[in-house]
Amino acid sequence: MLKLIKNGEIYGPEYLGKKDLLIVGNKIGYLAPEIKVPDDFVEIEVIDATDKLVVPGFIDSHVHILGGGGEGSYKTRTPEIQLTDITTAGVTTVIGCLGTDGTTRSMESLLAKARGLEEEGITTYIYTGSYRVPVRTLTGDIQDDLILIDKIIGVGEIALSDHRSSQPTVEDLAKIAAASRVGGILSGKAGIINIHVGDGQRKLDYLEEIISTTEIPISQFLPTHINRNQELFKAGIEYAKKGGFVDLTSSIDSTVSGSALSCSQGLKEMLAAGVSIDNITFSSDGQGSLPVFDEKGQFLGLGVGKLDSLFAEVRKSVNNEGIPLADALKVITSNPARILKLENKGVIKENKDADLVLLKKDTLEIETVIALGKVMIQNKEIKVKGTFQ
Ligand code: FWO
Ligand code: ZN
Repeated sequence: MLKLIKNGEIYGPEYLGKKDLLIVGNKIGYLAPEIKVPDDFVEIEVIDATDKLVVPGFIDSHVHILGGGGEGSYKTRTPEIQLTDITTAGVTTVIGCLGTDGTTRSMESLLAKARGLEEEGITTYIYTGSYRVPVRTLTGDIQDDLILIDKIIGVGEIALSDHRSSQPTVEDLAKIAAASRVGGILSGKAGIINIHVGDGQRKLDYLEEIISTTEIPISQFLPTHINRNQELFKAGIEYAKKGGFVDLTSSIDSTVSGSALSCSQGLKEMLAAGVSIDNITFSSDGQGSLPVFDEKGQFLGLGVGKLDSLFAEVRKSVNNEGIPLADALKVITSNPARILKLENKGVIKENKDADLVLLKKDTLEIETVIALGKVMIQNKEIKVKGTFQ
């Protein structure tokens, strides 16, 4: 029930200095320069965070928790995620999605997997739909899904500018965005549309047209994979400078496409181009497939997205790109929490959920992970495994 994290340097993600942090149940109870425990007090677990940094648990806004893939036929359908793939990466909140295959991966099983992960100890949400338009929902209607199914916080990942998209029209997309927005308004949720942007020439044109010809605000969209090639990345900078949110995929590396940028390089270049860090997020595309096609669209092979790339790219942003930790942390904590309206997540403040990661001060290695007040990983040792692990 009570855990006291002593002597840690707190990043909330802004630097809060050295403080003691008392966890009460699944909430952050108190933050104070020093919290003393009376001798005859009730049982309190004390965690020594000397020489450690205490940061908010990471939010991964795009994870194929059910598995994805299949672009090289049935044998290439990627495996389902396991709890410790998530917790060892410091991630305490995931948003699950379906991808190319919205037939053998169903909304029903996505919801069940999200609920299963929640029973195993982390916080989960899902997007309704998959690459394809018309969007497959649970209730038969996007707006109803958002209003009636607690875990559904938006629509995604809808594919655009990709030879694997369903070639939706701008009209189709505007109606999906409208349904997601109103469903969000009526349920107190973000109603975000998570857009998969492919390597196609149209890049973010669809979104630009909707934003300029309808009442739907730019903040309704979270386009991802923006770092997959140089042309799209440049379009992403212009889009973000107009106030749009852009999500960079941490599983992307140069094997994906010659001109792909890593998240850490992308973050550095976006900041240098004058994009506000508050408009940028990273997500892993964990357990999704990373297929490679030749210029004729022939399948060449595929890898599997890895969740641990998420913080690895934040660490590189600090160690290789010289971005201050308090800034770099934002892209996987307070930014996704704000954009996705996850009110209890992403920051270290009293009464927020007790999702915390303890990092080794000098190397920024993940040492301890606490989800909703429960120690999942302690001093790099797995304390809680998934049901079948
Ligand atoms: C990206 C998920 C892609 C699945 O373009 O969209 O395929 O359904 O599992 N992954 N198709 C990966 C690139 C950003 C490298 C997905 C995947
Ligand atoms: Zn995608």
